[in-house]
Amino acid sequence: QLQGLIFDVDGTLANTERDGHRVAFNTAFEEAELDWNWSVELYGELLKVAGGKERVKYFLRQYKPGFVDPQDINQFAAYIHQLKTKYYLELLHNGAITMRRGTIRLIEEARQANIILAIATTTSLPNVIALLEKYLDLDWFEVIAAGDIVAAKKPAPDIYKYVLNKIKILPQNFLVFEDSDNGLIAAKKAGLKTIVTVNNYTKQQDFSQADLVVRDLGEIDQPCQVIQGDFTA
Ligand code: XBP
Ligand code: MG
Repeated sequence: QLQGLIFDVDGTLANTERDGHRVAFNTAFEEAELDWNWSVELYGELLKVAGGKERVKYFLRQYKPGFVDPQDINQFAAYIHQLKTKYYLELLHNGAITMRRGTIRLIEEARQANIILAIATTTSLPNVIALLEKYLDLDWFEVIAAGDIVAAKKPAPDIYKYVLNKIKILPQNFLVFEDSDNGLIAAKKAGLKTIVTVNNYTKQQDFSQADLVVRDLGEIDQPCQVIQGDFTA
């Protein structure tokens, strides 16, 4: 029976991308005196690459070939990324990022039912810590698996396998909450039942492998709207 929930962060627990990470990247570009600006639309395309550093490197390859010498690309991406993380944390502390509907309710209900909670996210650990400390409680989570803790990011299953190695619950007794095709593929490769909550950046993606697709997790007086599948899954 259900013994554990594993939550993705960006797009699932909170809508962090359009007004959070994207804005933080653009502020980092300004500070680095680069005349780059990732529009909402361009960022949607860049989101196909999980990981902020990996996303910068993808952008360089696709849109700025030759701008940075190949041997300097990792260092350049790390430099931009540490600037961006500083700005993202400022945005988060200032309240620019809020939890999605139904997430806090579901987490509190899970705690009442003694269900184990874990995080499996591509975003950097400081970003997760700041979000959970602001809206929830770090102690509620048995495992917080984030960012570079694993070599291969989503859609590789590594981050989910990391959680499964840390918590002695059978995979079939977990339920995953995700928002993107990358995340769904990662969870499925780890053999995990997955519910997808869509958002504007991901609603057109292929979620045929999901056990359930809903608009959001809903509140007691506002049941969640099923888009695909049914609750018996
Ligand atoms: C989403 C990501 C992350 C964030 C940016 O993670 O792919 O890279 O976009 O955060 P998830 P960083 O949906 O798995 O939570 O810049 O710290 O990577
Ligand atoms: Mg996500």
